Amino acid sequence: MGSGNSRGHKAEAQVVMMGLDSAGKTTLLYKLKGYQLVETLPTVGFNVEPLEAPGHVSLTLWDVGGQTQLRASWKDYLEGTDILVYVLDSTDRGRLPEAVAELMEVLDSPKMARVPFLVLANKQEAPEALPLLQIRDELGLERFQDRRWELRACSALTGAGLPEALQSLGSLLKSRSHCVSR
Ligand code: G3D
Repeated sequence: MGSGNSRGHKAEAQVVMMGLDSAGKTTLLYKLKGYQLVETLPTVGFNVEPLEAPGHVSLTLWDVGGQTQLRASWKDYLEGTDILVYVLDSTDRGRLPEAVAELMEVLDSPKMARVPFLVLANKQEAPEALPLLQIRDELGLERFQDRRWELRACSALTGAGLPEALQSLGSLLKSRSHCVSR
């Protein structure tokens, strides 16, 4: 799986998960742990958490909300990213524009050129959640024609949509490995 990045002696896929604070990243990882993650490592710094998953998948969790002073340095950490997972809070209409702007800034970074990404519209079980189609319109992801991407609805709370999200992750990682091995 992954692009075959060499980090030490093992090949890894570097998956970076980002989203505004309260998007549900930690809840999501907690839930995903039930599926596949086996080990967590202590938080490094105060907004980055590395996680190891079987299959040599290395996950880095970024909590980007309110971290404006750190944004200049994010890009240094994007080097070698195989796939970006961006978590949106579907119930937070007020901050959707901010969440979209953050995503665009990351995707437009030269280090992220052609890196596939998965956007997870989280909290979809909530009655006030924006429908996926509306979120899709707000995101305007169609302009990213240079890479594969997917948008999926999920609920980290109930686990709905998470198996499908993992499937998307696997397929995007596969596409990434095909890209780099050409
Ligand atoms: P973060 O890691 O992105 O900052 P958290 O977000 O995982 O800490 O989640 C922030 C809040 O959103 C938590 O509520 C959490 O329970 C809630 N949450 C996460 N995922 C979902 C979801 O799928 N549906 C709903 N309804 N809520 C969710 P609290 O109340 O602890 O702040």
